Amino acid sequence: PLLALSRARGFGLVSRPLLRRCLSSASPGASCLLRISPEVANAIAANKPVVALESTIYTHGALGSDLQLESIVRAHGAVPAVCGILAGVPTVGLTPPEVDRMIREGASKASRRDLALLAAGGLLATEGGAARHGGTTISGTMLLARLAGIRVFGTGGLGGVHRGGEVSMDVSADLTELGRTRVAVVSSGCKGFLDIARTLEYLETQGALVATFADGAPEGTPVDFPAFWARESGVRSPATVRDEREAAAMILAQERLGVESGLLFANPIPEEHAIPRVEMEAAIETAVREAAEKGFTGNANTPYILKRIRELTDERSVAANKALVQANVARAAKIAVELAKMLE
Ligand code: PSU
Ligand code: MN
Repeated sequence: PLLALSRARGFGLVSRPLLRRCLSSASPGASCLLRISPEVANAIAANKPVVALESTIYTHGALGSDLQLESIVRAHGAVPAVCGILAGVPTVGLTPPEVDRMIREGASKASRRDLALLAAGGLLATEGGAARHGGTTISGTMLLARLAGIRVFGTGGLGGVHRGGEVSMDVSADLTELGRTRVAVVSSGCKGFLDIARTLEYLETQGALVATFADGAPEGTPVDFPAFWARESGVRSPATVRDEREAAAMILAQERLGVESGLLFANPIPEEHAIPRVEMEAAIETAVREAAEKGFTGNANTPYILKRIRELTDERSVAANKALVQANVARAAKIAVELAKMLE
């Protein structure tokens, strides 16, 4: 009947295998819709270390696609799982050619609210005809990772409360996701163009565990929550974490307690790549002002600001951005390895 319905409504021929799989009781819930690559599925089943990676960083991140993140994860003994929506199919374990296809053919930016929208397109896609791609943000990627059973996710910068957010109410869905989805995210804090103090207030309300890596600092020394290109933000981190093993213990404790909210591990940018706050401030001010003047609001705001900052800093911010993402992903892999040891 659904097939007839779709014809009558002019959808063309429904992608029958996918639709049928989703209607059968044998594979209820998300499992029928989610495509997990065999390598990732095997690793998860065997409790091997796996690190989720986002696809928005490739489709909307203004960094290029040659970040070597997968090889970094592998070099540390874990399996990478790039998450995104490929032709309407939510996928965990996208291959590099699949990511290139998304970039080439264009992808929309997909956070929690967009997942079912895009996946419905996959259910109704005609044979041979393709549905849209979605580059998943931190929020979208956390959701897919959780569905697949992945506990650790490495990325660049978290979305946050935007400057003036108390009026515009532009608060990234990344923050509410951390309140409801138990995945550990490793990032370099959030960008200096956001309101960092309010972002931390909001994460506290959401019940997200926030801890900043304080390598080398004597026990009990307070550290700043990092501001992406800069190691300091002027805002103190609510907690610190010593090393990857302690981070893994926090993940395990959260799970054993049944607390469903997420964890945010902030990893300050490596010293040698950091750009002092004052140097970035002028570019940030300009980019934020232009975005407001030109009307880039909603989910178009962050990509516009990222692109403008890249232009205004003569690509210098890009080198720093790449270095910090790579450091975060390495750290995420080490945490996943420690966690796998504890679960043995
Ligand atoms: N920060 C970055 N690079 C990025 C993003 C943030 O330095 O690519 C992306 C991430 O995918 C993040 C999303 O989840 O932007 C947040 O977008 P918004 O502010 O619209 O919620
Ligand atoms: Mn927003």
